[in-house]
Amino acid sequence: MKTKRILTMQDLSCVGQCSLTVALPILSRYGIETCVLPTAVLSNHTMFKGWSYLDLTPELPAIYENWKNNNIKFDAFLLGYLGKAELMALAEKCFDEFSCEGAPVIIDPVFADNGKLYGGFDLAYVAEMRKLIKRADIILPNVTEACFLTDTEYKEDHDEEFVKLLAEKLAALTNGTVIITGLEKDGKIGELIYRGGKSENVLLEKLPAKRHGTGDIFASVFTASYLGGASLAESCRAASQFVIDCLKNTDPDHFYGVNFEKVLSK
Ligand code: PXL
Repeated sequence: MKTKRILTMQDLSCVGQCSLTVALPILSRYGIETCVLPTAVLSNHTMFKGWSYLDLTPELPAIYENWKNNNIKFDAFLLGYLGKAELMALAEKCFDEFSCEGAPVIIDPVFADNGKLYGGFDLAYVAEMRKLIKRADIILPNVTEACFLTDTEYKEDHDEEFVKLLAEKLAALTNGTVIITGLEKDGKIGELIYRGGKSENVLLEKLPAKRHGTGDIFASVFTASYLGGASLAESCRAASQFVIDCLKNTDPDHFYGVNFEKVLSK
């Protein structure tokens, strides 16, 4: 099989085991040529007490022009933390200009969790993301992001009806497949896959630990599996299992991420 080339667009958090520092090693490990469009450089992710932020938006048009002149094309796109609403127009230009035929666009909206927006995000960002997901083949919001995108009040209790309603509302915003992540049910955790009016749950064991960056790891493993030919459900299962293995291999006092490197090397 020909080596696939993906473009992943997200920030570079220098410390924190998230976004590009997980997507790049994971996608590469799965044999995918991984090209990056860094949206910002942060000292560390925003769950630390403070962070520096260099917005790379002004540089991106030059990167775009040079790729265009070199006729670069990608077999897939994976979007994560963009950080600035203005980047979404550029993302759309990239899909238009750099897609090989049928290249899937996978968007993890990455702006909120646990009922709250991440630091630095506002409702104007959510509104732009609502437009961008129209272009997606697959979206991977967590329950909180699904609530923000659909203007639904957040609930801790992820009962079946509530999550299905979120999926239906999201399906009205995109023609792509909706995969709601981080859904907790009957002591398990997993995803709801919603496509063409049909839904399917993939639920695995829920560990007591919660760590940062696991959503980005999930998105990377999911994308790698899916591009390798696995079904949506198989890709969710592989990604969830990978995250579980990461949590099990993480030192208890390692507070800011997971030691995914140990799982990747197995
Ligand atoms: O893991 C998501 C993420 C990515 N990048 C940055 C973040 C976060 C979540 O807080 O702060 C910079």
